Amino acid sequence: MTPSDTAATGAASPVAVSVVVPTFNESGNVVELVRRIRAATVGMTAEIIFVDDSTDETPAVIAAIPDDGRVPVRLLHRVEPTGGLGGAVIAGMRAAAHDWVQVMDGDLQHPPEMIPVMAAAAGTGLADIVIASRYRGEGEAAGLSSPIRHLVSQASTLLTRAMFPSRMRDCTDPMTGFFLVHRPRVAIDRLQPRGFKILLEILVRQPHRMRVLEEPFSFGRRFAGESKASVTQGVRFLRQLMALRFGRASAFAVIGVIGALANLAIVWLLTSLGMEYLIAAAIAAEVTIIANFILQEHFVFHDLLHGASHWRVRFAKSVIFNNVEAAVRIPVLYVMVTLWGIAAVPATAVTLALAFVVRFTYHSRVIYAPGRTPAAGTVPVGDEDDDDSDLPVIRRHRSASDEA
Ligand SMILES: Nc1nc2c(ncn2[C@@H]2O[C@H](COP(=O)(O)OP(=O)(O)OP(=O)(O)O)[C@@H](O)[C@H]2O)c(=O)[nH]1
Ligand SMILES: [Mg+2]
Repeated sequence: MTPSDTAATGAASPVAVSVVVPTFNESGNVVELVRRIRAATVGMTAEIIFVDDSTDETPAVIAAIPDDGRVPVRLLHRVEPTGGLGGAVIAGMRAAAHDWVQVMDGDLQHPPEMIPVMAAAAGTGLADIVIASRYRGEGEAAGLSSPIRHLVSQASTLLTRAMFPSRMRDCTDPMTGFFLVHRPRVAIDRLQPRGFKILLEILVRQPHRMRVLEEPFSFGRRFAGESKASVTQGVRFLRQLMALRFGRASAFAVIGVIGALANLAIVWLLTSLGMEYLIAAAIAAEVTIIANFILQEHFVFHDLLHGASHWRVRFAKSVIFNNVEAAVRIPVLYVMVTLWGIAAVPATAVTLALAFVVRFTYHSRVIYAPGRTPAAGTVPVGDEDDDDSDLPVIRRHRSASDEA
């Protein structure tokens, strides 16, 4: 829904906004940004909060911006930044003087002229969050720096919307960092910032579905300075998505299923190349055991690596366990089918289910045994529910931060 769909409400007066701008080395942009925000918000109540993690002269440049007697500029320079860009946004939300928090980038890719448009949409009272979307109506993403980034942006948008059909029902651009949110509707303590995609956290980790309005906008090019987007950010995003959508056990299961399919594909490939079946099966088993290990390190247990043993020890334990497990499961299956007379398919299903439980327990309790030196702020991934069932379900779990 866009506010124009709700024209019956008439012209709403804009809400007062705290503009939160996370900055990392944006010294060439901040003066121009403040000038344009001030120009765009004439007649509105607004403040600007820079949450800065820079290693360059950005904080000094911000501090030197003269007061205009109307839109105050505040600087929150974080000497020990936590949570990257997402952590900065949360710090800004907490510090905001007004209930409506406008989050935007500091490089002028997000046009400040959208602020009054979004503030008026918020003024209708129809939304908990107003999102500036590159993919709705007249919106466009021309400022993405390469065709690959276009593709990545569109693919991740598609994936995210497919994974959260209910929460994303009215949101065409879950990847955007340009939105105006009503802070009283956000349970800030539930957010677990892990990098760039804070909007996703805000939409998914609430006990209720946020009411969304969208305004199309044109994503511009950087005014000055360098991008901080990277492949690492991409991997973080995938982790975040897995953590939000699946619990740890389900993510582990998803990787197990992918491994089983890969196993079949490798056996098929090798045997069709003329290799003997048993050798092909052995190679496929070892390849998938190694691949599964890498995937589970990245997507299932990554938050527990800090307190766990060295990766070589983890790798050895995982490979040995999986080989022993396969060596035990096959004879058990044999006994069940030939001696006990159970049909092959249910017997296989039972052994696989049992193996899954044992494997997951072993990995979480032994290989990635948490709690020896819990890293501050780490929390079990994925234990929150997404209520795509539309039934708000809140489950609280103990976490390292709960215990701190
Ligand atoms: N406080 C803080 N801000 C950050 C951090 N990383 C990025 N930012 C800011 O977040 C905003 C978005 O980062 P960009 O590098 O512009 O990312 P992007 O817009 O996806 O990439 P480009 O399209 O190449 O500009 C900018 O204002 C950055 O300065 C961080 O670790 N801490
Ligand atoms: Mg940018």
